[in-house]
Amino acid sequence: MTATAERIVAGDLRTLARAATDIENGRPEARTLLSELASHTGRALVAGFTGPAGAGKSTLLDQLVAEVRRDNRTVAVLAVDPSSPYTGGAILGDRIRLERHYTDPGVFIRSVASRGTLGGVAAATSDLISLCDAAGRDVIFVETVGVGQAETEIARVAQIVVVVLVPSMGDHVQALKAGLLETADLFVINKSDLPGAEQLERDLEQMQSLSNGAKPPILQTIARDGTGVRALLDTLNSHPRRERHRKSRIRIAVANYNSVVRALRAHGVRVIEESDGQTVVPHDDVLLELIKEQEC
Ligand SMILES: Nc1nc2c(ncn2[C@@H]2O[C@H](COP(=O)(O)OP(=O)(O)O)[C@@H](O)[C@H]2O)c(=O)[nH]1
Ligand SMILES: [Mg+2]
Repeated sequence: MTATAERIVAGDLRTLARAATDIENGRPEARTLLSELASHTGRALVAGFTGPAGAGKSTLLDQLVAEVRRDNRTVAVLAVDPSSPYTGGAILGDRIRLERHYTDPGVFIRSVASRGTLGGVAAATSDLISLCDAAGRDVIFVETVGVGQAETEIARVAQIVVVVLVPSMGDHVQALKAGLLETADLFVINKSDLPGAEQLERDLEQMQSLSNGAKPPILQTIARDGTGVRALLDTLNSHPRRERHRKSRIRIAVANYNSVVRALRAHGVRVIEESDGQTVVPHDDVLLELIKEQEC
């Protein structure tokens, strides 16, 4: 491992911050670094928070971060703003809400601004998650505004997707895009101090009863005063995790040919070395998909 990779794995914050900037700027050395770090990823809890602007996602994250720290665990918060570079206000809002954590070395906070395409933001976010994971962050929270494709993108980078709703949406819940509902592993009705929380919960339950899919838990919170936040963290901690963006992690691994066999094994791909020195990778859906992509 290079000295940089070693410093990151050791949890050095300045190196972590510099590498994060390299990833955001799409610098080629970031790719090499990520391939070196690939075998150190896969440990962190990665939870994505999506939902309409103003639902209280940042306020909720501020409280969740405090709870995670109370457990003596480290955390990274990635605030993704896929909408445009013009919504600087939203990012500033996140900064302000998470302000009290800025001086805590156990809390690493980054805003990921739009760099053109949504895919670009998703890729950078995925790489930042891998970086923070390799840096030993126990928990990684990703916040994104639920617009357009953003919520389906977050499902690709997070192990658990939390959809944050507010009571005033009650009347509109039927109009919620199916995608948002299908993406959710967990519903949070925040601002449950406002009227309509019970009604929204009933509406959600009714929608769930009409679908054959999984029925994600529904929790109520008041992010403003912390009500329900501990229960939310407990639920996240015990919730089954979906395998996060395995494709992207494997892509990073493949980038570094020398470490390919070791890295593939580390990511659970069965690799067999034949006695004649040949390496055989048995049928694997994710790999096949990657190969198809390369051919396009
Ligand atoms: N009444 C009430 N207001 C809240 C609650 N949580 C957040 N807010 C307020 O909602 C506004 C938007 O919060 P913010 O966290 O920036 O929302 P985000 O856009 O989803 O990140 C702020 O003024 C918060 O103070 C809550 O539980 N109850
Ligand atoms: Mg926010």
